[in-house]
Amino acid sequence: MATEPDLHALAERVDALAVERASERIVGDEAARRASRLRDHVAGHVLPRARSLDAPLLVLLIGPTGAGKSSLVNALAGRAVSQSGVLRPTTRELVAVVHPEDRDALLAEGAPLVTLAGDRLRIVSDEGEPRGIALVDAPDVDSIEHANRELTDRLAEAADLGIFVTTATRYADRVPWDVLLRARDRGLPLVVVVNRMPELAADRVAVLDDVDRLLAEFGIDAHGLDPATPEAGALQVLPIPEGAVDDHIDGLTSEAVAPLRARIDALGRDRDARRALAARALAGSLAGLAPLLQRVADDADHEAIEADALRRTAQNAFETELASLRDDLARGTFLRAEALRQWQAFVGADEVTRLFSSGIGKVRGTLSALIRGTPRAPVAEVREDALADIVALARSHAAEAARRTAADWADEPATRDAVTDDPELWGPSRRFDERLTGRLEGWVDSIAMDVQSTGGGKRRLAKGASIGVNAAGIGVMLATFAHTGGVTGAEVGVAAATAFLNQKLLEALFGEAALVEMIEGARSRLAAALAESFEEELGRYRGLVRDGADLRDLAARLRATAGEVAALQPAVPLDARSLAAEAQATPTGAVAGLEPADAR
Ligand SMILES: Nc1nc2c(ncn2[C@@H]2O[C@H](COP(=O)(O)OP(=O)(O)OP(=O)(O)O)[C@@H](O)[C@H]2O)c(=O)[nH]1
Ligand SMILES: [Mg+2]
Repeated sequence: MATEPDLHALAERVDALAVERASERIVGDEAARRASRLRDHVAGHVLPRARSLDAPLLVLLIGPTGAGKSSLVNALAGRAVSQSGVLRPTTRELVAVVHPEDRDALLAEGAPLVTLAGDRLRIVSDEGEPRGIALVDAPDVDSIEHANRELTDRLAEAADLGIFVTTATRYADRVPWDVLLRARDRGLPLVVVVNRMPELAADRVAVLDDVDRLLAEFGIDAHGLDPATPEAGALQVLPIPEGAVDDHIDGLTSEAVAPLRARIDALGRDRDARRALAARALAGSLAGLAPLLQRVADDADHEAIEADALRRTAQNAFETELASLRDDLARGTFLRAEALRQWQAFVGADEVTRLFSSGIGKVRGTLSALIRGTPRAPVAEVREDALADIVALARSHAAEAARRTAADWADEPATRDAVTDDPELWGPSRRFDERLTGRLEGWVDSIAMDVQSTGGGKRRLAKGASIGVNAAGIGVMLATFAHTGGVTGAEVGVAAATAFLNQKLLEALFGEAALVEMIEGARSRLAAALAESFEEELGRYRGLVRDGADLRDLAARLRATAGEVAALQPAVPLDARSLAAEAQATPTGAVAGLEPADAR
């Protein structure tokens, strides 16, 4: 059997999990609703009740607009405390009617009403009110005003007893029953008031029979106030006749509400009965908690599957485009003819051709000697053009990956809003060119360094020949794309010719083996630079969906906690009679297993 510190500690852990889940951006309205429901339920009821069974009972009026909730509250209070009216919906704030001595408890830190309603809470205190009970008039449940509806939903998670107020003509409306079903699932004790009952006895019987039928059909037990004696005239449905209004108090007549008044007053006189009701509400809360935790865990798991699939879609798009970019680069056909022609003019010049055809060794000069006798190498021009061409080509592939990702994601609820709201996600990021150009400049510099060390170390070519190093670097850079292998037929044009001459020159300068090594190094560093840019692009999408692993981890923790809550069940007496008996048997009126820590 669980002891109450277990319960309290468990409630705090559930609370932390519920807050964690609800603070996420959740995909799907239903899942989001379940997450806030869980959070509100734990913060509004489970946790406060696990702390104390003596805090004022929250008796919440629930029902459609105009049913007479405020009129009922005024009748119970014996004066106009909450405005009733003909303008719908009338009640927009929360009115809690309490005995002055319960006011502080209602406003205490962590108390449910303050937690859930905040500044929309108005407290009316009155000496005539029963002790330990807060009667809470709330906005309607089918409110056209979203904020009202939301507030009522949240309050329904915090109540200890619900008084469902409806009318003889509206009791079958759908929306209030949705709220009642949730009340049933979360184990909220209920009472039903049917207002504006018809005058004819036969009609009254028909209405009440039909209400009973609906209650039975939905499995709703409305003996919220008299759980111990359902047979002995217990209050399940209280009918109130049409016309039973008292204009002086802006409410129903005291006579009409007398049976309810009597039961609430009796609760006010009997602390043990209040504790028993609070304990029963808590037991109901805990019974409904495990299934809700499971559902929320399921939601998180589904979301994880979807998040993983979305991320995979994006990753595939970028991987595919990156691979096809690499193919294009290897083919070398993307370089503009103008740059190639310039380079061809350089490498094809007589002086240069003579040099490499006779072999560099025979010249016995440094690279500077080589360069001195040759035409000026168009280093800056070719470098700039080639980089611009690579960037343009990469951008077109990144654009295609972005377009495909955005188009796929626009169809998914999890990402629809993000991609429709942000046109930038349909193309490469604004700084794509700038960032890739930076990387490519670093890449070209790295080739020049390679040339310097290879040439300087092996053949001392670089000595005092920085122009030569840069020119040779450009040659190696071009050789990473444009090469003779595999170029045939119609493709043999300026590209192939340039590639051929370039290759010959470089082989003469560095030797074949060293050249192959340099080119391979340059290729792999280029691949890395491009991959980094694509990764950066992909990162923009990754940030928009949650990490599946995180979600699965949360789901697992929710499930484990659901298991703990379910295991606690047998320890919580569900039957109010046994609770009441236990309460009387212990000197403090405590209920075993549910004794609040602060009461000892
Ligand atoms: N004619 C007539 N009017 C009634 C009767 N019972 C209640 N009313 C009126 O119906 C209206 C009910 O209004 P409220 O008590 O404000 O209803 P509510 O449920 O609080 O409505 P919201 O605050 O909008 O959710 C009031 O104007 C009452 O006077 C009745 O038997 N006959
Ligand atoms: Mg009202």
